[in-house]
Amino acid sequence: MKLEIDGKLTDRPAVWWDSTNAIVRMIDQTKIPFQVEVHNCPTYRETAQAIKKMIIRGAPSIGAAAAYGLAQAVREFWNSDEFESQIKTAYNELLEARPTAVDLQNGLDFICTTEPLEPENALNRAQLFANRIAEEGQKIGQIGKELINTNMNILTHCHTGALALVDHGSALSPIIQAWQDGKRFHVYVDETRPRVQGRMTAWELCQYGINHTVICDSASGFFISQGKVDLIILGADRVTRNGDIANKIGTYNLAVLASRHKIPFYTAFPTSTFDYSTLTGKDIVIEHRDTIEVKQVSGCSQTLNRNHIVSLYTDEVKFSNPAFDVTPSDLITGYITPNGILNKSQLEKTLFNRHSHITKGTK
Ligand code: RUB
Repeated sequence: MKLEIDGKLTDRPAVWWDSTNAIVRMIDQTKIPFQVEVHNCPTYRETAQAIKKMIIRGAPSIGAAAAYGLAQAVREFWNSDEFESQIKTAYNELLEARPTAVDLQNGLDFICTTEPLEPENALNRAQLFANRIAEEGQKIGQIGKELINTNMNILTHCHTGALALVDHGSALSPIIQAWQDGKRFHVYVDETRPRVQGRMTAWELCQYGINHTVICDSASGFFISQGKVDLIILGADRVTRNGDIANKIGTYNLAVLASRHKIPFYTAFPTSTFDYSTLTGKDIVIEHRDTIEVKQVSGCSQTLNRNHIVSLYTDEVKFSNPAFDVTPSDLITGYITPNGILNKSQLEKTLFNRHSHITKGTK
């Protein structure tokens, strides 16, 4: 994606490997939209911390970051006598950074199935994993844009653009490509508390000049009940074999509203988000994040003109902060994937073959 970094327009993915000194570099998403800054992770431990702190976020992007992180560990411990146990430690540390997005585990497993597991191979596999996600994001756009017509009102939740998918995006990709094809429509952007990923969606839509309105998450029902929403497209952090999805908190609310008001409800994701080993959404671990994220908000004050954090509540207040929820497959109209727009019965057989294709390491 095109970004202005240190005053220079450059084309960068959300995360990449700097070969000069095996540093994993990433766009610091905690600074968007006010600053575009690069965050450097010299070791796999710092890469794991960057994933945990959401410096990089978005299921596929954290999968790519974890894959690069494990490639860092292979390089770091390659000549050690305890190579096996150190790689296992690194694998677990990266896996535990965020439990819900299956892309993270798929990225790590994609590295571990490298034969032999040595520095060059591991790096090549990490780059292949990351490039494939970006390519699939572009394909999701080409396929999904057929769902979008001029004069439509679309609603999206969280951020599923280029920063969440190494490049291009998942749910935002069909929106951007439909606009680039000349279709003219409007997008309601859920701000998506508490981390307010909607501001990254708005930032990205502004760059394409796409007509949009940011709304409070709690206002989505108002616009839906007024017949103002024709289509809902959002992402997924884990898709189980029966078609249930885990996605950003608030997705389930939208699915129930869409069902009641008979609005098409689509989820878009690359193959790295498909979980071949989990049967239903009941088995998905939901990440509960630090409640400070509910208590505080970060933003840019007019006076100080820089990012800073303010508290919304006093100290005696109690909070809960589940980062995702599960939407059952019977509330999902369709799945926008690089292999086409699928219904839940097509999901497993179509994606299962592709995944085994990935894990076996064939090109
Ligand atoms: C991000 C989120 C996004 C999915 C998109 O959550 O829920 O909708 O990651 O993934 P967070 P996909 O900001 O906490 O990482 O591109 O596979 O649909």
